[in-house]
Amino acid sequence: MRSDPSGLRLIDRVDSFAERTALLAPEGVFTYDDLIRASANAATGLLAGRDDLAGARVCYLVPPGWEYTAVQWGVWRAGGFGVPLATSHPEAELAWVLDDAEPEAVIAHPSLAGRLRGLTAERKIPLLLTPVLLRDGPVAHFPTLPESREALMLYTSGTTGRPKGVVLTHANLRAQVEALSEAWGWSQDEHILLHLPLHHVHGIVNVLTSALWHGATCEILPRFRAVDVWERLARCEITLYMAVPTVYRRLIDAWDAADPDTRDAWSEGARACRLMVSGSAALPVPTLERWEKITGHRLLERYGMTEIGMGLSNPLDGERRPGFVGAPLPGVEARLVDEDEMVVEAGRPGSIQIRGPAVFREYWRRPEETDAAFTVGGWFRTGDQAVIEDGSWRILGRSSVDILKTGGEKISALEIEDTLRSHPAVADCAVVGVPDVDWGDRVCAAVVLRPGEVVSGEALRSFAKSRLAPYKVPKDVLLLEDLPRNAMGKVTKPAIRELFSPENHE
Ligand code: MCA
Ligand code: AMP
Repeated sequence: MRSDPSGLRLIDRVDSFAERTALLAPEGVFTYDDLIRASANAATGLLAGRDDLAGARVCYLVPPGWEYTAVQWGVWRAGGFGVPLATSHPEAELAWVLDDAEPEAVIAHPSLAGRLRGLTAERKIPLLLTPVLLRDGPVAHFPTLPESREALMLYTSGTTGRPKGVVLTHANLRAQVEALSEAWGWSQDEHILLHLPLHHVHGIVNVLTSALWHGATCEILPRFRAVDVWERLARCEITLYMAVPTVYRRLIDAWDAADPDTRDAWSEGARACRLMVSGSAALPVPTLERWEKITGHRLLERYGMTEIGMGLSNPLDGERRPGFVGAPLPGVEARLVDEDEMVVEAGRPGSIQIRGPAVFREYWRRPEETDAAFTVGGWFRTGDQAVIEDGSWRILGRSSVDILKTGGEKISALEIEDTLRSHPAVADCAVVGVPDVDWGDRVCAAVVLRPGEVVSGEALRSFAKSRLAPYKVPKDVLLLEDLPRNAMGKVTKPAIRELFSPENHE
């Protein structure tokens, strides 16, 4: 099926590989032709007789798979600005995004629509169900779009308040995909496995969109289960695999728990893979070493951020140094600066700043935060520290103690504190990330109750769970008489972190 040119390279490229398999999804097997047809149906439904959605936001809550992909492409082909909603989020988080993004429509898979019915009705936003939207019918003509058109709004946690929308244009996505294509040697023959959530750059850009850009095959699992991943690897078909360090750790645990024959089959399958990549959080060197022993693969670690896509990467060919993230990707300018924003001398630590066509346009409707995030020369201030040693970059961590990374999810300690403080029995609290072999940062909360109040840590966790994404819910809650403070009366987070260290729990 040929389609009118959309102006978007990602979609227009399809004509040259229309018959190839695009997706092995939970719903079935689909070619690029199928994707063009289904996304045309979605785009026609969204346009409802108009010529162009002209950047109107469209939110979608669809499980990872065929329908998700068809909807995302449908939004783009209609000229819409896609806002993927997280399938793990409770209503309160979804409500925040709806109020911030102000979409003209929300699309839902029937299995998830229940979470959105009340929210969309209250806000008078049409709720469209995927079986109706994707139904075959006569299709409209679609607009020819400039690549400066907004493509994706991805929500990310900052040091202040609730998550903010990162605006990525089609040109940004294209620059991100092209950089990875060149650096990681993507081709049409790739078969990549996908189980990452599809509301982040990692899953959407590095895996799904990169595969579709190349005419490759993306195999989507409905969720991450270590045994399922190993079994897929064991079939020796997967050529590319990308995940976060927590996932590699879980895969190692599953391998350790398997019997010797199974282990051999799993290791052999993994060895057949061309490339395995880790990112979104620091890869512990013991995980890298163990993985190499089990599979023969030295993981390629790279560094990225929602606002920039991928910035730094170890080489495809050449030395991948454990604990290092390599060098700037093609098209990425990167530098390290001191507190005065002067470029630091070689070998000295500094703050990472990034510039280039992959860098986001703005934080949605937050001009002041956008201005604060960029220097006069257009460099984006990542908030991460690094040092360059023998030409390779080593990430030293974030400048703020209040930004945590748990299982590859970035979260704000302050947002969780605000939520806990909204509990009537809570007088004060502090949330910290405690170093943890599984999660990277383990989210822990120290809580002081109001005089006379009695509430258990578990009850506070349930309270948080009803309001926050599951990965933001503190794993441990410690009830204290008072929070540790310094001489100025300021809460000392390192002292709070100490309270959760294993020695203090014996
Ligand atoms: C689930 N839980 C978590 C997390 N995920 N807790 C802390 N951190 C998490 N990340 C909770 C569950 O709600 C549950 O809570 C308990 O932990 C165990 O759940 P389980 O089913 O075992 O977890 P899971 O569903 O298997 O998820 C773990 C996961 C997942 C597979 C590691 O979190 C994941 O896919 N993370 C990747 C996220 C990602 O793609 N990040 C990229 C963003 P309870 O027992 O209380 O119910 S960064 C990015 O995009 C930039 C650009 C980059 O550089 O890549
Ligand atoms: P996010 O905002 O969710 O896109 O997360 C981006 C953040 O994840 C970065 O600012 C880093 O703090 C962290 N990050 C990503 N990749 C790595 C890595 N390879 N090593 C250490 N931190 C990383």
